[in-house]
Amino acid sequence: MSTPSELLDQIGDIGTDHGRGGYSRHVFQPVELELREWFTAAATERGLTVSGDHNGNLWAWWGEPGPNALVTGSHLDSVPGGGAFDGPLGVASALAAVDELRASGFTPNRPLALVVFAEEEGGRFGVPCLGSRLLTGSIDADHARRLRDPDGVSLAEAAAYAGLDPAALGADERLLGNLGCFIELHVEQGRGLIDQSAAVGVASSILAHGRWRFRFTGEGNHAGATLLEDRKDPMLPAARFVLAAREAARAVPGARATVGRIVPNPGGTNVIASSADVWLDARASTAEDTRAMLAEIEAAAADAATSEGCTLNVSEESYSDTVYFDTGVRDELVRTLGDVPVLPTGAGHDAGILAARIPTGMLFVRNPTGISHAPEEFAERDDCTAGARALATVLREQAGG
Ligand code: HGY
Ligand code: MN
Ligand code: MN
Ligand code: MN
Repeated sequence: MSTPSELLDQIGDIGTDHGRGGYSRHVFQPVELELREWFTAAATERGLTVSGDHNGNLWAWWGEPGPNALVTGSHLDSVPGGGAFDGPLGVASALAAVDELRASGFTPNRPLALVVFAEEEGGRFGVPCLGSRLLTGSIDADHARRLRDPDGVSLAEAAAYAGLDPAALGADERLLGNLGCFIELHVEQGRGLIDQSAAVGVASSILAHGRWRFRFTGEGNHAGATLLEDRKDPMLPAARFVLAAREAARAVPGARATVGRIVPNPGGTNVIASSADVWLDARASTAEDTRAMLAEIEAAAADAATSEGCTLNVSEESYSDTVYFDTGVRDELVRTLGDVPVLPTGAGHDAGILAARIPTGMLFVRNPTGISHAPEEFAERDDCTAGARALATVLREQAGG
């Protein structure tokens, strides 16, 4: 039997980003393929049967695949310079929960699978939850095949490198038809559990989330030889756009807008950029609010009259089925853990994508720093163990224990 922390220690050296700190683990790159091998070995040694679907998601079955499967898991990829827990804690906790169930002699009365979704962060191809979107058909497969990473490699080429058939990327109704419900455990990305002094919580909802890329065009020129009045510098409207995004979000209660990435082209220190690409991440309690906020921000970009926007994705808000935690299992969780708060999450998750097709539930584990998508992200060993125990309780209850 392993605890989640012991399992995370096993992958602690994979994908360390010495330049930016934290981890950079992106889909179908050698580091991520090494994580897939780790998961496959860890699941196989627990008697699970591992197979990949044609979208690059990994499935580890306890018993035969079949209808109404109970599924748990998360993702192993990270944002650039990300933390150790966002994603891997859900995968490690699923393995630890299987350990606990097997050690107690439990066998599920329905198909049970652990899943590792591909490219949840969108760290390589720019679209979050790419693996679960492809599985559920909530992204056009041809559009997905043409997505390119910063080096110009397409998803089709990267998928082929990983041994997949690029032509097969897309909705998998046969597999979807077997899925009964999905329970995802995740490190909390925020302060809810800190503020409520609880080790484990249950998700109530996931914010709507949109991503867009804007290109501001100007005129490349020499930084020393060009007078200010002779310039068409795209970095100025790009800078105004960043401030406009913040102002638009302030006007919508609970909304967030972030510009975490600006890429001037060609990117020389002594060169006035000829264009500047700006990526916007905008979130609000509903997709309607998110789109309204975008309209505000686009208006600011349109002022620059030189931008072209490209929608990368918009995911609707989703609601986590707390039904998995309202029955006797909740009493059991409260008995063993004390309070188990129900709280919203500003972070997106594969559970939010699957929620459009099957009931989903989410468990959160306290993150004492409240920080995520950065090396400071953290979860105490005891809280991780409590989370895996809670997950085992839910799985036992949902699979006939
Ligand atoms: O971006 C998100 O919200 C998630 O962590 N992928
Ligand atoms: Mn995550
Ligand atoms: Mn994340
Ligand atoms: Mn020169």
